[in-house]
Amino acid sequence: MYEATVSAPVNIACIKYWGKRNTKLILPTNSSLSVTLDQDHLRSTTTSRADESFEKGDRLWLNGKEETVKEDGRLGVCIKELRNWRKVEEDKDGSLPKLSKWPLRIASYNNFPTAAGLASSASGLAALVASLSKLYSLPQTPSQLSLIARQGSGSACRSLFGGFVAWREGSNEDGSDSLAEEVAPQGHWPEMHALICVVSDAKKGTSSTSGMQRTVETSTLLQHRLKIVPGRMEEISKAIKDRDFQKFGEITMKDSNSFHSVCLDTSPPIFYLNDVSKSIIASIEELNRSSGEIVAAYTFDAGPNAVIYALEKNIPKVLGVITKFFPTSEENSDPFGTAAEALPE
Ligand code: 2P0
Repeated sequence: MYEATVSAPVNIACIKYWGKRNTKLILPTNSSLSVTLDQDHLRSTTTSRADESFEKGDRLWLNGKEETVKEDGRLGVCIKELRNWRKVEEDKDGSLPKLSKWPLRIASYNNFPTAAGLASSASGLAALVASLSKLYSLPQTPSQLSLIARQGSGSACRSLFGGFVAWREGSNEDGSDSLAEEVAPQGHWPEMHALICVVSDAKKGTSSTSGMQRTVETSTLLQHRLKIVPGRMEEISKAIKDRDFQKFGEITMKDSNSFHSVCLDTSPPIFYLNDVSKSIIASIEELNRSSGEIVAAYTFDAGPNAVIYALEKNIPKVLGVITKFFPTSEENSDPFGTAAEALPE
């Protein structure tokens, strides 16, 4: 039996992916950019096994519960593509064991609430692709693997890299240039921290997949957003390269608000932020105003939880504001505290 285990972290977008131009290949309507959180308690770990003696058919367990692997479904497509790449290697080198012909058994665990707007699909699919790539000893680069992870879940393509990562929307109809690239490695900006504020770990109401398609079909504001995003991609990449937190924070908050605006402009409207989320926005805006500069930048995904980016020296200030307004309670504690600190490195 052959076996490989790999873990992949969550990534949090500063420029949001929201909308597909091709739902089958998962090609986005805009490029996006994220920070990969390299923290032990926000990861998916996947073990893949291949053996000649396994009964026919691939099987997969997610957090201990078996999921059906449909051949033409997202998981099935990822497995098929990686198997094809393994087959190419086996054809080149006849001495390699014929793993591509053997059934797979895959088990994946998230160490944080699944589908709570904490990008579990991103780390999950990235871990799956990375573990199969290791099992099959594939020679492909992380960017090439991101082409496959993208077809499992769009945001997963960004979790194959650490640090600051761009997913280029690409222009080819077959998706061959819609891939993830490193903008800067983790070590480039070690002072950058991310504070995760878990407002709720309940499963979200509107899934990202259906929500974003409704936005593409019904929001006129999305067309305006799509004109703005390319400039933001360039500006934030430069801010990251220059370690310019003012610019980084300004663009991050603007893009989060732009994303939630197109959600509201969707018919019927999608609400991901709740009253606690809005209080966090107000508190951070006030902190920045009273500090005379941007010391913290909030961003929200498809759920009410806040991620607050800040430089290490300002973390005590940010924690002071957050814990003053939102004290943690023992009874109400989640697996990693109401305000758990996550570091990009
Ligand atoms: C992002 N989100 O850029 C944005 C911000 C949610 C809000 O990527 O349909 O779960 O599997 O491609 O990747 C969530 O979308 O959607 C997402 P699919 P995915 O992180």
